[in-house]
Amino acid sequence: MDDIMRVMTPRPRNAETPRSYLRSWITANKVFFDRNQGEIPQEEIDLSTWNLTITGMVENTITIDFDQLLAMPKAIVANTLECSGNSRSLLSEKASGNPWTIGGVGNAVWGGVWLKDLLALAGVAAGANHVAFAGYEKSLGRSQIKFIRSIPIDKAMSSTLLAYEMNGEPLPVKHGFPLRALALGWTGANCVKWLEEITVMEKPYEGFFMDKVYRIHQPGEDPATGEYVKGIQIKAIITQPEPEQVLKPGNITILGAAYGGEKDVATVEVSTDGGASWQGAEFIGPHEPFAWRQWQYVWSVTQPGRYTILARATTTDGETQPMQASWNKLGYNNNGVEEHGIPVEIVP
Ligand SMILES: Nc1nc2c(c(=O)[nH]1)N[C@H]1C(S)=C(S)[C@@H](COP(=O)(O)O)O[C@H]1N2
Ligand SMILES: [Mo]
Repeated sequence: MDDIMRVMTPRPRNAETPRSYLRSWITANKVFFDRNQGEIPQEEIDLSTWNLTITGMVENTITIDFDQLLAMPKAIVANTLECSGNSRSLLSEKASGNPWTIGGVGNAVWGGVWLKDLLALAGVAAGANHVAFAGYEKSLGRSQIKFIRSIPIDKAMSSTLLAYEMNGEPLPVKHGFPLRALALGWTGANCVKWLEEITVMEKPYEGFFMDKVYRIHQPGEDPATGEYVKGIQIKAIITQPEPEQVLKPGNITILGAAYGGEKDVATVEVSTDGGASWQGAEFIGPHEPFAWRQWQYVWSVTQPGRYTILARATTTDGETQPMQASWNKLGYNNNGVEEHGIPVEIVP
């Protein structure tokens, strides 16, 4: 497990996918990034004892076991999952948190049930505006704070999957076995693993992981006054060449991925002259809602020297990622073009 991944902290385990494993449309389960606030369960929970409760502002509190879940209509969807703190270490001004480079992201094909189908079974009561998710893992440290997060009801009813399968396999233990939430196109913090309880509420859930972290705020500001992290921001990453790679003049294939969460990626452009001119990249492979698009660009370079390769993505509504990220205390949502530039050296 530790080996190929770039491990930032062993316990809780936080580890990123190396750049080269981000070159395929599907990120294999064994190299998919790990982000944990608490302890990954030691082994698979016994499915005969596991169940999911849906409670709170519902007409009937219901408890569903795993067989009942499997009997419900199955949905299979592609979704790119990214940690809100991904790319934090690339910010020129330091921000606190795990030092992710670009590997706090991955794309998988998930199988499960739509949350809206389960909520329909319980019946959402009038005045319900939010849906909270709680997992069963053990917290680390003395605080014993559970990882509980809520999302607005619109998101819960439109595009939230409860996944029990990842790339055709049962959800691996470290990714939330047997069931996790996936608010499609939203950052990982909205996608609670090891799910066991869903609570329908009037207001957002209040607690440490809602009000102290996962908020966009500046130093000196109360985090709770900041915006919640929600949708993944439009961004292109370069997956080949590696930073500081030494290359020969000629035709150099630049590879990358681009993703925009709920927004569709329309174009990716590449610049090798500091952003003075941009050339269109070509897409390769599948194009699915909520999933990244892989791209390539062949750069013909004749002059030796140092270059920085830049890539920028634009959504179908015309939103282009910024040249520089807008900085915040916890370094969330870094989608700056320059921060993601790849310096290379061309030698004769
Ligand atoms: N129960 C639980 N769910 C969780 C977390 C956690 O610590 N506990 N971390 C969240 C965060 S911040 C991210 S980025 C994703 C990471 O999912 P992965 O480890 O499957 O890649 O899980 C989310 N769901
Ligand atoms: Mo995250």
